[in-house]
Amino acid sequence: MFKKILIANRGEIACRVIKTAQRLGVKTVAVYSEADAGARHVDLADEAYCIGPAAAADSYLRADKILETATRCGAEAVHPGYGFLSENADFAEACAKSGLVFIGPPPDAIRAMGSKSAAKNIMGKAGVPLVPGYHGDAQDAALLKKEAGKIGYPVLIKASAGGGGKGMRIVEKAADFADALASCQRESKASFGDERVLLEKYLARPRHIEIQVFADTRGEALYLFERDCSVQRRHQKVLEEAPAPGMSQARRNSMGEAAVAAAKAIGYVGAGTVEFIAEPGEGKNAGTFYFMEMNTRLQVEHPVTEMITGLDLVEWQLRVACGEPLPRTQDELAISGHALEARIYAEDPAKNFLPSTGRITHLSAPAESRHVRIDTGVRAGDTITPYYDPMIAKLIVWDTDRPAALARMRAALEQFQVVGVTTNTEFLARLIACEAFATADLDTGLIERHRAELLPEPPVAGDEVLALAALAELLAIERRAEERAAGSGDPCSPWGICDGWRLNQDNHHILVFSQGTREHAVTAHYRPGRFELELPGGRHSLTGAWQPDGSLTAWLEDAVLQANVVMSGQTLDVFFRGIRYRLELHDPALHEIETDAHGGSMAAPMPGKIIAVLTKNGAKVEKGTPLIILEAMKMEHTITAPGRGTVREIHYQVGEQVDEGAELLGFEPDKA
Ligand code: MV4
Repeated sequence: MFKKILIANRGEIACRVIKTAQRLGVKTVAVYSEADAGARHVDLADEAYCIGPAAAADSYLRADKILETATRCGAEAVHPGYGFLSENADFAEACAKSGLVFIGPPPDAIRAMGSKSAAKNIMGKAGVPLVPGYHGDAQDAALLKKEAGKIGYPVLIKASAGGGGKGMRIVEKAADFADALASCQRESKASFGDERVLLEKYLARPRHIEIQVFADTRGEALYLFERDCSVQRRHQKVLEEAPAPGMSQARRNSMGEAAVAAAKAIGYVGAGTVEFIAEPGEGKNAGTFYFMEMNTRLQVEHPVTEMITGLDLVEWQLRVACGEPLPRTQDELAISGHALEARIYAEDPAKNFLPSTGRITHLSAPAESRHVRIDTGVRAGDTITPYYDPMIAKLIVWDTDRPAALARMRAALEQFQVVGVTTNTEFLARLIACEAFATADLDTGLIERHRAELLPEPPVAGDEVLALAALAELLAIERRAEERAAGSGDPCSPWGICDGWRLNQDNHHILVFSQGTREHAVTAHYRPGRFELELPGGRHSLTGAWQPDGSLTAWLEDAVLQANVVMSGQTLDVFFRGIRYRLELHDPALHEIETDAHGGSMAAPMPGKIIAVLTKNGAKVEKGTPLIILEAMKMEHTITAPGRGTVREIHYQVGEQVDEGAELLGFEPDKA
């Protein structure tokens, strides 16, 4: 086994690799960018070196700096994780040139899978099923159109050099073919510098099923069963599970054997994933599968495979990389139970999944056990920056069957509570509860089809939530009074007693909570040993206390309410029955409630780079006119006019970096 390895990555996957390395007695070297000094992966590693500024291009993608660091500190091998340099054949080659083992496949295997049409050629020859289609070299428009006709519409035009859904066009009928081809070629040329395309029969609602394969340096290869990753949004996986619901043993064997044939065809070594699309549902074609792509790395979703096989895939990677044989044979592998993974992201589903950056001020997660696993690279106090993928954690659950695993996931999501950034946990909870997912009616269109159900209006705080928020605030007032009394040296001072009825016939407090533009007033009357609350739904008696575990218990009349309430400044985050309610507390004595007078702010919603200015000084615009496009976290955000008005001054130019909240331009609304 290696004595020391360098991990050329960050976040949860760097932490994941370190964990196994430590268990095997392998020393670990972390690299980090200036934005990641003090990150969890830096703390966990035995040594850590800064390799450059925050931008990935200046740090995690700097092959030269990474290799120099590895050589200098005496590492024998480099684990690339996923993303960044993990599927970069030149990097794999450069490792070898520096005398370092690249913990991944040989450079030629990476290259072979880099071009879609080349990959399909190889797979076709190896007997792996392909979607009916055309992937030849000849590319003239007339020939392509003829081939499309042979395949039968609808057809899908894909960029040969593409991947992950970029550069695809669905063509419904022959009359639309020429335009779609031209547009696909333009996009492919711009995105990949290569305008070649391939054609495939279009499957309307495929399932995404992938096979985990492993190969060693002795030419042995096997499969570790399948994962179903059909639940995606814009080609980003959201939920993954293993095994795939409804998979027959016969189908499993034939897909596994096809995937192993694929790996052997390219001289594969290490962990790889062969992606298939499969016909959904129960019909006569259901389950028919076709090769899509091969990913030549360890994948984000590998833990579901680990949970059902009881194996550690990072351990397998390290063993295979130092020349050991595969730890098991195919016959020794079996599936036990069912595992689900949910990707918890700092993003706001209500804002079209806009990444949410900022400091995580509070993070509590379910306890880990045989049933619950959390892979994360962040802790409370860490910041989600715009520089990298905003994933906070992977929540993985296991149980003996799918319904039991779903129940585990539901409970675990409720206990995953984050304050400081907005997360997708409630969206995930609705997703697993939705009928189609619960009954495993899976295909890649599931999220879009159930959009309305998955993205309901933000929940309005009802009497129970307001009572919990009021209780938290009233207990805080009480504690402050006690501290003052203790500080005054007279613990018996009547001024320190909070049930002020002795001082005043009806001592009460008016608490005004707001949720967006909505306001809720709660009047709390002090009574001996309890409060009486005037809530929107009526007058109710309330008592309660903080529990030793930090949760809050309230008795509202005779109902027991259990919640977590996180108070920071004037903000209260109430986690109640799986839903987070964010309330702002207003002290009416101190200030008026702010109205929504500023309407749409012209401030940057997040740090990013200006990639287009679509307006000019003095321009008269309508509500919704696009003004500026900001790029952040690989996504484009269009800043639009908040109403009819005039653009007064543009503070930034294309190419400039802006901070969150920076005023982008001056805007003068028209008088109504
Ligand atoms: C397809 C397809 C339907 N028919 N090919 C999307 C990304 C790339 N890996 C392949 N993709 C697709 N190829 C044919 N012939 C539908 C998709 C597709 C998809 C595939 C897997 C997972 C999610 C998807 C979401 C939309 C489209």
